[in-house]
Amino acid sequence: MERVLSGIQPTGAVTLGNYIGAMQRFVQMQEEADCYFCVVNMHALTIPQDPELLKQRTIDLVAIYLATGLDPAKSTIFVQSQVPAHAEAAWLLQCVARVGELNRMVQFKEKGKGSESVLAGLYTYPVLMAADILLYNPKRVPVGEDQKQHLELTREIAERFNRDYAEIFTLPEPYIGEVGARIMGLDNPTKKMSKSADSEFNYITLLDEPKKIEKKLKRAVTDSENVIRFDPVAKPGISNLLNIYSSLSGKSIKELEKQYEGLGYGQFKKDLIEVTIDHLAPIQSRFYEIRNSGEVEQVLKQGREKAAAVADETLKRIKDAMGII
Ligand code: AQP
Repeated sequence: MERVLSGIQPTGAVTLGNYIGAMQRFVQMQEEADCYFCVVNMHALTIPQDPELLKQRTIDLVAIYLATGLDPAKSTIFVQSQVPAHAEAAWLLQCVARVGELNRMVQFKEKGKGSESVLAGLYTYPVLMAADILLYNPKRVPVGEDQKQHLELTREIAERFNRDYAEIFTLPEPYIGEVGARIMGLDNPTKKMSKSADSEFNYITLLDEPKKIEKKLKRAVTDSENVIRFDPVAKPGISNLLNIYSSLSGKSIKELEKQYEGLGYGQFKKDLIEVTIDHLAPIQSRFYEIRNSGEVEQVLKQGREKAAAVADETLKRIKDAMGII
């Protein structure tokens, strides 16, 4: 059976960007592949975090995984730091990756903004991500478009290792959705939606209450044309909302354009608010049930064991090939 792996950072409440770009497809993929989904809490440390909050967000993210429909009987769900092979493999692969490659990472340039005080981990974290992936030898990695460059680096590292040391790694392919691969900020539709954005009007989280969803979508930036048409260059705001609407309702963008022919933004936003609230309601109620049930601890115990069995085996092969006793 084909293997699949992906992860999400517990750097804030999961947004519709994370959900539509990645998580929605996790749930579909567990029906057809041997899936590994992790909470990459060590990646979160690349930006200063409050330790107590990080612990809480890590557990909450596991509960969100379960609430969105991941089934521990079908998928291995685990926390990165609970499988020590990840950190160890990351060091070994840092001795395969090249500085020139890390210098080209756009996300580092965007988040680091050239500052001297940026943490060194932010610079090297794409190699930790490569380790996260390669330890499991997945064929596909479901991600949003922003992770494409990191996946390319992972492939380069894997290819170099296979050539210079031993043929161990499968070259992973990014698996990017046709719709919703890049959900943009509601307050600025020319930049991607991010859970650590400065303003809460940038995003909708999976746990936002109905009133909040309504307020945020009402304030979402559009344009003055009042015509519902998909055109990301001329109409980035409305195109982004169409993407969200399509992903949450299952209707194609063409269908939505037709449905709203002759109608204005008021009606469109009113319906989108309803679709969003209705889509998130069952996820939210499951989340609160799961968080209060002790299920997360159970799932993580089982997930950690299953993940470590695979990761430790690959780590052993990496070390053997590199001459590390
Ligand atoms: N706006 C987005 N549209 C589509 N997909 C997105 N993803 C993130 N933002 C969008 C995808 O979500 C997955 C998890 O991302 P992550 O938590 O590992 O880190 P990120 O890509 O840096 O996401 P954020 O929300 O922007 O987090 P912060 O603010 O902490 O940096 C990935 O598959 C990603 O592609």
